[in-house]
Amino acid sequence: TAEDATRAVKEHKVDYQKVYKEIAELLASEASEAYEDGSYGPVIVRLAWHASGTYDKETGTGGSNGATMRFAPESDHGANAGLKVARDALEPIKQANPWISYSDLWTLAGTCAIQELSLGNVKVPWRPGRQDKDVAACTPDGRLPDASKEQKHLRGIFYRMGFNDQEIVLLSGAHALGRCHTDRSGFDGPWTFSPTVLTNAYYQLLKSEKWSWKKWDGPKQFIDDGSRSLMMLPTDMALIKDKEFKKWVDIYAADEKRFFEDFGKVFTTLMELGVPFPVESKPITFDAINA
Ligand code: CCH
Repeated sequence: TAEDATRAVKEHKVDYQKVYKEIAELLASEASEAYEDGSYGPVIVRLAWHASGTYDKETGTGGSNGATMRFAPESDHGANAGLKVARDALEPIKQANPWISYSDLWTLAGTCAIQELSLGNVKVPWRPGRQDKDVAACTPDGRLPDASKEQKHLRGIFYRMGFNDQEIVLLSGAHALGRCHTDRSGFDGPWTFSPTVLTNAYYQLLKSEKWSWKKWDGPKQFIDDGSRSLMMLPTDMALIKDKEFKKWVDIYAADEKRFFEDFGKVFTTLMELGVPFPVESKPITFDAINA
């Protein structure tokens, strides 16, 4: 209930720092280092984004308040394939801190991963007070972006959340992190050479590399002619095809400091979509731990 959320915010003021620390320790743990490129961070960022990016400003439905991805059908939506890895990795922290809602935990984990993986360069103020909802609040399939599409689709999806063109380009910079998996989305490979460090490399590579269609049986994606080890999705390439988007790609490719600053703000906004915070809830800016 709303009273529970208010009480949790009041009583656990200092404990949010403790949970942040536990998440940072998870990211630096042996299990995390043994996972893929060496971190649970990217898949945790994707969990936090998919929990939030279902928001529809017209109806006020979806968003990070609810953590309804715990339940089918939302957990089974194609876009959410593979996110069980992130939910399971965070479960021991939920068990150790049963007072925190899953919605607060997942968004705090995404926030922590962005800060830690940017080596403290990105600050993401975070507010507590989200409440979990039950299965009835699951969002319909199709609210998250389809990677096979281009600028028109991107605008349709992100304008529905209340974002503008600059913010679409900014948020896409998260693809500096992580990779695509053939057994999740069907796509394959990382966007950058250092998929566990958040930099502005995504924008720089979009501009500096020559990208061609990859010749394979999988879904249409791009491969870089240089190293032939990187990838771009059709939605990624739309950011340099579209003039309005390209303007922002140029800005963030040239100015990493501005990327760090603006990304932190837009990630906070993403994590807060659709959340009616209790009045007691104030933004907390955590210090990065593993930086
Ligand atoms: Fe993304 N993303 N994303 N993405 N994404 C994928 C992986 C990650 C799209 C499609 C895909 C954002 C926006 C978009 C991450 C963060 C963000 C994958 C591969 C696809 C496909 C999934 C797999 O196979 O595992 C599309 C389309 C858009 C449109 O804009 C935004 C916004 C964010 C965060 C702010 C991260 C991180 C990953 C890597 C996950 C991992 O497991 O490594």
